[in-house]
Amino acid sequence: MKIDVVTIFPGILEGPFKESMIKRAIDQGFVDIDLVDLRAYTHDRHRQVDDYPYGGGCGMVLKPEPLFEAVEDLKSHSGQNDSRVMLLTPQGRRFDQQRAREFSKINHLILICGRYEGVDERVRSALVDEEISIGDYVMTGGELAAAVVVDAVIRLLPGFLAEEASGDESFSGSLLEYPHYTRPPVYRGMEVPPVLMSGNHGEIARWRRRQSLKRTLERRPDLLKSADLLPEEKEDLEEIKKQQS
Ligand code: 97T
Repeated sequence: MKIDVVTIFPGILEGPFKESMIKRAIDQGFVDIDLVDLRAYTHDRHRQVDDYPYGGGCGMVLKPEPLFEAVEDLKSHSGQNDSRVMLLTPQGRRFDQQRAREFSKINHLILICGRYEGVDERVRSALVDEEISIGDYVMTGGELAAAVVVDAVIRLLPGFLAEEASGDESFSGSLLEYPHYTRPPVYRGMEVPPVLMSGNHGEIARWRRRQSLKRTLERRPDLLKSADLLPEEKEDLEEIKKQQS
């Protein structure tokens, strides 16, 4: 997989991509990430990437020419014919685990980091395949949103994580995680639930399933509506609901 991130602040993303799992994914050849400085695609002395909005108003708007030239150049050099151009913007469709799974199957992703003030509309209408937002809050630019998308997509690349870690967890299975414990067995008077130290794997699995259901019901009941529950999970859930009422 190839990911190009087009930005006027490549420095913001240098750190996140040089650490931990993303670094591992790059080093092991699962993904090739390039930070593309939009200013490299300007032709004027001032390397101008933005300009005043027509019609007036405050803030600056990203100019179309450098963005069109950058994307055309990246597409022509990628050697892929299925590049997808995504614009990070508050106006986009909300990014979620399902979108992450879809993106992880694309060979060449081009992520354009928008600015808070805006991007020339012709970029949206004629250059971008899809606009994405990572949530309902406002940032100064799309760089951190791009980092979120890259992280969520990379961990789904086939073979990168153990099957267990990528499949059996919150959101993928549409339930929240059960509580986790490690040593010591008692910390400041707080005990690890004895079932986890019982060695009874059937009981442990059942406890975890019930804890996941209980948490999801309490914190994210919206997730249960779209959840594809197993028969034993449905039974457990009914029992938990009864206990609560
Ligand atoms: O708030 C933003 C400003 C610029 C580009 C993207 C965003 C954003 O993306 N997801 C939420 C907000």
